[in-house]
Amino acid sequence: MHHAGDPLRTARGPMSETTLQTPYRICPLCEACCGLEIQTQGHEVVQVRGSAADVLSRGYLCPKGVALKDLHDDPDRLRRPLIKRDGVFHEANWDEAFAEIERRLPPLMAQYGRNTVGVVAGNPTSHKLGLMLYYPRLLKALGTRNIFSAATLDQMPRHVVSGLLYGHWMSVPVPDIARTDWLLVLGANPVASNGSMWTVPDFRGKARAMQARGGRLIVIDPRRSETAALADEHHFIRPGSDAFLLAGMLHHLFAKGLVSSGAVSALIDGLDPLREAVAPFSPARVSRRCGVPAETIERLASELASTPRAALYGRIGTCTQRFGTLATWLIDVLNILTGHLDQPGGTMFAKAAAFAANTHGKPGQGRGVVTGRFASRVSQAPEVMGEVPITCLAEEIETPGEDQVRALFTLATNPVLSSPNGARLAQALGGLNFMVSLDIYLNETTRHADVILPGPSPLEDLHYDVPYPQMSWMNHARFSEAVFERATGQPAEWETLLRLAAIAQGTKGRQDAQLLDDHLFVEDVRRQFGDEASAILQASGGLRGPERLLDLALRQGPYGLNLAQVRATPGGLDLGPLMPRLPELLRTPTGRLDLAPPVLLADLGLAAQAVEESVPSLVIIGRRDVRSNNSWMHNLPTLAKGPMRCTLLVHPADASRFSLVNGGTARLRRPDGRGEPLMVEVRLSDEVMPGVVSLPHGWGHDLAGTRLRLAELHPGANLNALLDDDARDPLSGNAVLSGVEVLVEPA
Ligand SMILES: Nc1nc2c(c(=O)[nH]1)N[C@H]1C(S)=C(S)[C@@H](COP(=O)(O)OP(=O)(O)OC[C@H]3O[C@@H](n4cnc5c(=O)[nH]c(N)nc54)[C@H](O)[C@@H]3O)O[C@H]1N2
Ligand SMILES: Nc1nc2c(c(=O)[nH]1)N[C@H]1C(S)=C(S)[C@@H](COP(=O)(O)OP(=O)(O)OC[C@H]3O[C@@H](n4cnc5c(=O)[nH]c(N)nc54)[C@H](O)[C@@H]3O)O[C@H]1N2
Ligand code: SF4
Ligand SMILES: [Mo]
Repeated sequence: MHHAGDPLRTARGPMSETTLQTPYRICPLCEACCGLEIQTQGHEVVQVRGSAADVLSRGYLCPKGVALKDLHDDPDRLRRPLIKRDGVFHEANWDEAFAEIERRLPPLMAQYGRNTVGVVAGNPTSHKLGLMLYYPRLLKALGTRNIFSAATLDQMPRHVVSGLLYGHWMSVPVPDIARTDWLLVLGANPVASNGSMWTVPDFRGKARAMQARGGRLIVIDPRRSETAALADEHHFIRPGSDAFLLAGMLHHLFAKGLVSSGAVSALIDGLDPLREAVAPFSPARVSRRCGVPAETIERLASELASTPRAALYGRIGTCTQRFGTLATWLIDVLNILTGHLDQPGGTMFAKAAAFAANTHGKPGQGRGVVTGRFASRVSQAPEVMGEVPITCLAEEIETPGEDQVRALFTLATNPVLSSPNGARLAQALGGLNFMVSLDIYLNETTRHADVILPGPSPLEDLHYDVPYPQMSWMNHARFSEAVFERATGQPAEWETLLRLAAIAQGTKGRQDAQLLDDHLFVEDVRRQFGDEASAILQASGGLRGPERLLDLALRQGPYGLNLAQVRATPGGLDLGPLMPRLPELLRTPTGRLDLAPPVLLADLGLAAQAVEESVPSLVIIGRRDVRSNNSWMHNLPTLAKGPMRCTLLVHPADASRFSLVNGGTARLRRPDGRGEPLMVEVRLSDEVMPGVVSLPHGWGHDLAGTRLRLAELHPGANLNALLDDDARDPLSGNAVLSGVEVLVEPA
C-alpha cells in the first residue's frame, strides 16, 4: 500500500476523501465481463460487489472480481518503468524508459530489417480498450511478420471455422441459453471459467433456469468438472478425441436420415461431400477411440436432432488438440444440420453495437478469409489472422538467419508459463538483443526484458469491451469510466503504444501522444470516409484517444448509438435478445454457407486414418480453478489463501497402477526425458477418467528474478513444462495442450 505522502498518489481522484462512493466498472478479468460496483472511500477500495443494474450480468461476480481490490493495492504491481542495466532492474521515469528504447530499437531495425522485431500479445490485451484499439498501430509501425499471441494457445480453431463458414473470424455462434432446452457442452467448464468465446456471466444460474423449465445439460469431459457436476448427464471422453465423437454423431444423422437444416437449408452447400467424408466414422468405430459407448453417441445425436431448441457448445478442450479445427467445425456442422443454427434456443450470433466486422460492408456477402498468406520462417507454420503460432517463438529467436527475431515486444503476456516448453523459451528470451514488456508485473517472462512499461491499475482505466459483445448471450452496450485518476506521470496504455509506434517509425514530435493520436485519427477518417470525413471529425468533438474511436465505432454501428448515450447509462443499454442474422451476417465470397471446405475435408481424411491409432496409457489434461486466471493472479491475498490448488488429480485405479498415494508426491516426466521432472502433490479422485491425470496450468512461480512475493510462497508446478512446443493443429497453428502422454512415479 502507498501512504498518503507517496508522490505516486498525489493525483487526486474525483471522489472526496471520506464519503463512500460506488462507481460502476466492467470487470476486465475474464470473458464474463461482469458489471461491478467498486465501493470506494477517497483513494481506497472498500469493497467490490456485483452491479444489480448491469444489463448483462445482473449482479453476478466471482472471487476474482472481488480481488480487483487486491490487484489495485498489490505492492508488487509495477507503478514505474523498470530499466535493466548490467542485469539489474532500476526504476526509471517514463522519458528515460522511452529514451532507452529509442536508443536501442531503431538501430536493430535499421541493421536487420523489420522482421527482426517480434511481438507477442497475451490474454489481458483483449480486456483493455486502449490495448485493443492501439495495438494495431504499433504493429503497423513495426511492419513485422513475426506476430504471435495467446490465441494460438486457445481459440484459433474457432476463428478459422468462423472464417471459413461465415466469412469472418469473429462471427461466433453461441448457445441461446435463455431459450434452449438441451445443451451439450464439450471441453468447457463455464462454472469455473465463467465462459469463453461465449460471454455468459452466471452460467450456473442460467443452466439451472434451463433445468427448471425442463431442459437438460449434458457434459462431455475427461473430468467430472464443476459444470459436469451440475449436469443431468456426464460422459468421460478420451482427451483429444472429440473430432471422432462428433464425426460419429454426424455419421448417425446421415445414416438415420435425421439431417434437416431448417431455415438455413436454402443457404448451404457441400452436403454430399460431407456425407461421403464422414462415412468412415461409424459410432461403433469411433467409440473405441473416444471411450464413449456407440449407443450414447447415437442417442445424443438423435436427441440433438429431435429437440426443437437444442445447442452444442465446445471450447478450449475441443480447440487445444491435434484435430481442434476439425472438432470445432463439426460442432457447427451438427448445429446446422439439425436446424439449430441461427434459431432461438439454438446457437445464434450476437449483433454488437461497435467494432463488429460482420455488421459492416455489404450484408450477406464479403471477401471471406484466407490463411497461409505467408509462413513462419523456421517451421513453415502458416499464418492465420496475420499471426504465426506462439509455439514457434523460441525457434524464431534461436535460429540464425535473415529475419531472425532479435528484438521482442511482449504485451500483457507470460508465455514462459503459459506456453509449452517455457524453459526453452526462457533461454531464448535471454539471448535477445533487446526486449520491451508492457506489463504490470515483473514475472517469469518480463524478467527477461530490458525495459518494462507498466500499465495503470484497471481501476484507473475506462472500459468498453471490444470482442465480447460480439459473442454475448444477449445484445448490449456498456461503458465504464475510470474509478480513480491515474497517478501523476502514468500514461494510459494507448499513449504508451503510440509513443512506441512513433519510435519504431521515426516519427517527428514523438513525445506527445495526444498530437500523434490527432494526426492518425484525421488521417484514418479521411482515408476511410472520403467526402464525409469533415462531418465525422466534427461529430467527434472534444473526444480523444480510445473514447473518440469508440464513439465513431458506435455511430457507425448497427444501432447508430454514440458514446454519450452509452456513457449516460451505467449498467449499460439492453439491446435485446439474440435475433436471427442469416443470411445478413454472412461475409463469404459466395454469400453462401459451405459446409465442406476442402481443407477441412482433407483433415477429416487424416482423422479417418487416426481413428485406429493406439492411445498412450497415461495422458495429462489441465484444469481451471475459480480463483486463478491463467498465470498471473496468484499474487493476490484473497485468491492465494486456502489449500494448494496446483495438485495432480489421479484416478484410484491409476494410483494403484503407479503406486501413488493420496497426499503423496509424484514425479511427472516426459516420455522423451526432456527437461526436469515436476514434483507435484497427488490427490486421488474418481473425478478424472482412468488413464488421465489433471494438473492446472499457470503455476511454477519458483523462477529466479521475479517480483511476486506472495506467489513465490506457493509456486506450484508448471504443467506446460511437460507439453510440446512442436505439437500443433496444422490448420490453425493452435498448440496441443490436452491429452499429452506423461510418465508418473512416486517421488
Ligand atoms: N497447459 C495449458 N496452457 C495454457 C492454457 C491451458 O488451458 N492449458 N490456457 C491458455 C489460454 S486459454 C490462454 S488465454 C493463455 C494466456 O496466456 P498469456 O496471456 O501469455 O498469460 P497470462 O497468464 O494471461 O498473462 C497475462 C500477462 O498480462 C499481464 N497483465 C495483466 N493485466 C495487465 C494490464 O492491464 N496491462 C498489461 N500491460 N499487462 C497486464 C500479467 O502480469 C501477465 O504477465 O494461456 C494458455 N496456456
Ligand atoms: N477461473 C478461471 N477462469 C478463467 C481462466 C482461468 O485461468 N481461471 N482463463 C480464462 C481463459 S483465458 C479462457 S480461454 C477460458 C477457458 O474456458 P473453458 O474453455 O471453459 O476452460 P476450462 O475451464 O479449462 O475447461 C476446459 C474443459 O475441457 C476439458 N477437457 C480437456 N481436454 C479435453 C478433451 O480432449 N475433450 C473434451 N471434451 N474435454 C476436454 C477439461 O477437463 C475442462 O473441464 O477461461 C477463462 N476463465
Ligand atoms: S466472472 Fe469474470 S468478469 Fe465476472 S467478476 Fe469474475 S473475473 Fe470478473
Ligand atoms: Mo484464453
